[in-house]
Amino acid sequence: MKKCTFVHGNFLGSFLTSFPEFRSKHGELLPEIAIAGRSNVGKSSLINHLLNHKNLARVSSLPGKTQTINFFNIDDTLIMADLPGYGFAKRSKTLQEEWAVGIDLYLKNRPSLKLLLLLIDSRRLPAEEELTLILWAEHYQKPILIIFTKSDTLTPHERDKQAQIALKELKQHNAIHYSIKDAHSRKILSSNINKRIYGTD
Ligand SMILES: Nc1nc2c(ncn2[C@@H]2O[C@H](COP(=O)(O)OP(=O)(O)O)[C@@H](O)[C@H]2O)c(=O)[nH]1
Ligand SMILES: [Mg+2]
Repeated sequence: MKKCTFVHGNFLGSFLTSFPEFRSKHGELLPEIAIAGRSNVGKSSLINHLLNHKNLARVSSLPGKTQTINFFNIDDTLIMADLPGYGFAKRSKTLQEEWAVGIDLYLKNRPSLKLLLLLIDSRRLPAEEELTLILWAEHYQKPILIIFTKSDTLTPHERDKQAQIALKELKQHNAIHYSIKDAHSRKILSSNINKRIYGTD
């Protein structure tokens, strides 16, 4: 049965306003998952960790600089889109508007997009931007999976308590915890993605 093994990641390019169709070697349109979240939440780190790759997605020391969407081909079975981060304190109003326009363009014109991973720092409570993203995803009928990142920074008890509050605010029921310091996270996320995309783990 078809599934993604999350072994080989391949950078496909960065795009700003128009996004190419990505097909497999055999010409099939590849399903895509997108990774969204505030700058510095751990998007690039999660992509690298999930694929066991040191520096496929650049872990930034200067968050919030790029507005482009970076695409990766995973095992020639799945596309991963690393969306630009939001909520960077030093950003100008213009940059924030550009971000919103870019994300809207992407969500609106992406039939291959099967799942949106929304990353939230385990230590933070959701803000307006997370609620907005959920509304947009629902509007374009894209399923969402919430991921609480950097779960190693809290005790299991704090983690669960915080997650419960955050999910209630977001009116969501399911989430997973992720830490790049825990190999188990990789298994949980990859099997979750396979279940949602291919109906198998
Ligand atoms: N403790 C801890 N730090 C993390 C984890 N994931 C990412 N980070 C750190 O968070 C910072 C931002 O990560 P990055 O992947 O660049 O975030 P992005 O801006 O969302 O792509 C970096 O210093 C990472 O090392 C995690 O699971 N645990
Ligand atoms: Mg990044």
